[in-house]
Amino acid sequence: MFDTIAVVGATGAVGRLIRTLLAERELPFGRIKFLASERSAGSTIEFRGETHVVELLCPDAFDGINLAIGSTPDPVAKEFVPWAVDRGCVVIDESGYWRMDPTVPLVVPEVNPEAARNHRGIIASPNCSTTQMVVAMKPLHDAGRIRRVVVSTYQATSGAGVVGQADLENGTHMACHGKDYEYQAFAHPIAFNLIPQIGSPKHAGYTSEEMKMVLETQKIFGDDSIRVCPTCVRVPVSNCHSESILVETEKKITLDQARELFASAPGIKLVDDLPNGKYPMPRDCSGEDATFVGRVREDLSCDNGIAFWCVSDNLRKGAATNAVQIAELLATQGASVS
Ligand code: 11C
Repeated sequence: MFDTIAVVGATGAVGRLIRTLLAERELPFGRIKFLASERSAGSTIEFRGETHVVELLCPDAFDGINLAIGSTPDPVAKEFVPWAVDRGCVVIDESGYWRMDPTVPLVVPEVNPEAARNHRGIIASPNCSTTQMVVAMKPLHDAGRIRRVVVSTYQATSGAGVVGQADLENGTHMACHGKDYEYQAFAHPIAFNLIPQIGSPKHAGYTSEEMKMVLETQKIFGDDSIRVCPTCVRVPVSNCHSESILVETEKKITLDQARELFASAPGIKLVDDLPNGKYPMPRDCSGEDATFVGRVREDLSCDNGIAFWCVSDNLRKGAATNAVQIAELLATQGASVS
């Protein structure tokens, strides 16, 4: 039981979803506080029938808070997380800033819940495109030890925030009327287009988004020898990231085994009936907490390969849901909240 919890970045798109999940789910806590930057401080939020004034995110705001769930840009997380930890508050952080810090566990509850026990005040939640991939990889890794992953992502505009979603709607509308549109979130038109760059150029021709998929996956599985080759693409879809994934395992996994493993794994819903046109699609997965898997096949190009299609709501399991699940894990694990 947490006496007092806080949502940091409470008025953003993910912050709003964290509030919804906290209102709906069973995390045991007494009081709740909502914190945000100057722009939103002073506004009001309804939560479980009560009106709360959003407080300014500043060091003293964490006095008396046991647990904070933060969804803020990286520079904000860099600043606020130490304020909280210094005051004895445990922070579950959605930003990218703390993820690769060796003292910070990077946790997906279906994959590495044990890592949460070793926190020193900060637990990071991965990038959305990594989270759904590792949830889907987990049962195959346990059964056959994954050695290599080739993944191509089809990432929704909501990954670039509400501005990204607005760009898709407005850009499409304007394009349909033969008019120009000035995109706010993207360097190229996203309407009727695909953009094979998410994030900045980072390493050996890979982008920052792609390198997150490599490094975060290795950290979550605690295995730097898992080789990941990602290509991340922004697509004209409003919400839910999709991924075409090929995994190569040390031990052969047959098609039937793979289907059984997916069907019984926590957090995964298998929708795999090609003859009847049933497979996961972003429109059907939006608003859901599961990671959806379909189009499961044995790889035709190597002996121990399983190929599949994976879709998940990037704002929910890719962000808010994973963070709230980590909080629930802390509550049940009894991980120390000083
Ligand atoms: C996108 N995955 O779709 C990004 C958004 O490191 O948490 C989330 C970035 C992150 O653009």
